Amino acid sequence: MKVKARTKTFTFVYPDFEYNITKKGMKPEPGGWYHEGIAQLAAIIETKGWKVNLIHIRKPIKKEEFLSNINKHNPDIVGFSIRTGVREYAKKLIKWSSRLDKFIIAGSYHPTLWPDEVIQWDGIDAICLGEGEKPVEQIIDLANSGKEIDKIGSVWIKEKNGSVHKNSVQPLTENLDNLPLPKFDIFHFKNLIASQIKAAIIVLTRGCPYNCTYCWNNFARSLYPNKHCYVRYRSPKNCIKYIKKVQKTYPEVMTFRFQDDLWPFYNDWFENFSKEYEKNVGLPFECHLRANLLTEDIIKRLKEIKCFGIYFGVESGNEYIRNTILKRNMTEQVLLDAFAACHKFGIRTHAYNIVGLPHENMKTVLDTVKLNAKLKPTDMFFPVFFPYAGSELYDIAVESGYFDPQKPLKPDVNVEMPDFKKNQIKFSSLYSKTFVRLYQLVLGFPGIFRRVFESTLDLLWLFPYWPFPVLNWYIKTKRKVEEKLKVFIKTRFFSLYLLLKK
Ligand code: B12
Ligand code: SF4
Repeated sequence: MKVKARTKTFTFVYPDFEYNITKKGMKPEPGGWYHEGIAQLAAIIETKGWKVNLIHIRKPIKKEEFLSNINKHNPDIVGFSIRTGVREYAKKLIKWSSRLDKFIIAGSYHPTLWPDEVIQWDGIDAICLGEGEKPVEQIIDLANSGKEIDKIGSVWIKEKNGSVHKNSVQPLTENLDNLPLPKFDIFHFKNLIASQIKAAIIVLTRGCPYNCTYCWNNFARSLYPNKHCYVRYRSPKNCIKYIKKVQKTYPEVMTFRFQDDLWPFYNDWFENFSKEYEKNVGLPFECHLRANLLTEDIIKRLKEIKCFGIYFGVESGNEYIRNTILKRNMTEQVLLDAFAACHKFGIRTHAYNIVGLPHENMKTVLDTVKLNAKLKPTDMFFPVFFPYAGSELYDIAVESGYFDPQKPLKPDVNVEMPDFKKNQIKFSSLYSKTFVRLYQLVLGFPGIFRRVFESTLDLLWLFPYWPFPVLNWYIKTKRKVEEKLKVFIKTRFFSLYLLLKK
């Protein structure tokens, strides 16, 4: 197959929203997220002298609007970036595009996880498995020279007769400093949710050496022939260039949110990065870190360079669930120490948990609630476990008979467990935070009072006959009203919002 280079234009399509289940069915919740992969590929395409643009779909649009957007750009290549959550909508978009004479390629998580499914979608010409820098660069080079693209590594190509060339995945780009800096301005800052609070998302590293069973990294690492160098990070100097470019593109930015899976603390990277950041940037930031990689000295240093919040994976307070089912490899004490050090230095803490995990029940979630009460996070999240294909936990859920992969995925509860009913899982997700705050209060009581109130809370949590559907409906409605009020204040009275947040 050949790709024509007529207009030398590459248009990305990024469906960027979530679905919520409501009484009236699935309701899309608008998105607006920066996407490092698209910005990075766009920079590569630009260095090849092609025009590159983006159709950023933050809520579903109609066929006519979508096609007219594509026609406006008149690209040679349309590249879809597809997460699993929006696969059905993306499939529809690709079908609509099929009547235009364009080369259509899909990449990102869903095509990588489900290549055999996606390559069969109507309208698809090719899919890209895993990282896309080298494949995209090679497609453009071959389009420019009018040659066949059939042998490009990481790319599967579907011929008109339906036959598929399945090329194996090519090695990772080992040195991230060799990539051009991402083309941040492919996104309109005002379209991004983070921009409401004048924040920018930043991704300086790729990969993670751990093997948590619910995470995509394990599968992603296994894709590549050079998996030994899966964990990569830009050099501190290159990171500063990257951040400076973000600041130049979005001068409004006041804070950063580093979305890296983790930062390398095991060599001098952090020492050098922190010096450079302090000297050349100095803006407040939040980041995601693994508790076992932190020492009190590192946390102190993070505070010095204006870290005001850390997102931690706590995941479960139950030892068996955390370390055997999730393979977190982390003791309770490690978490307690990291949170205590953050409190000491005045860094806000955010705890990520998951409820409704395979082999869970109300008792194991209670352990999670109680651990969070001891950690005293500034904020915490309790989403319901979602079986992401490719993760070890997905296989565990299937093998245990808790999840039927033939059934369509739902955005809320997908597992069926005899000891943990769906409404209890939803209850756990919706009420854990309230119980954490109650336990926090009770843990401060003296001796006997503490024991009495703690036992009472235990009984309340474990009581099996609550009208769970009614309680779940009540809290959801309450939160929706609160959320609407928050967005209203954020968009209309930003200073008041900041004041209240403080
Ligand atoms: C940063 C991040 C975020 C950020 C930014 C989101 C974004 N759109 O990138 C925020 C916090 C907003 C976020 C939110 C969510 N995220 Co998130 N996030 C990540 C994280 C940690 C890193 C992603 C990243 O920047 N990687 C680096 C870039 C360079 O890689 P990349 O995006 O994969 O792009 C490369 C390839 O995929 C490919 N490619 C991508 N697009 C295309 C298109 C074409 C045409 C081609 C050829 C190639 C190609 O080339 C790119 C360059 O190499 C990953 C976990 C991980 N380690 O990957 C999870 C991850 C992507 N998130 C995930 C999820 C589920 C979510 C949420 C749905 C969570 C929620 N319930 O709200 C939301 C969805 C919001 C959204 N619209 O994306 C899942 C996706 C699973 C799946 N199967 O779809 C992941 C994998 C985490 C996990 N569960 O393991 N997330
Ligand atoms: S530490 Fe985080 S990013 Fe790394 S494998 Fe575990 S969950 Fe994934």
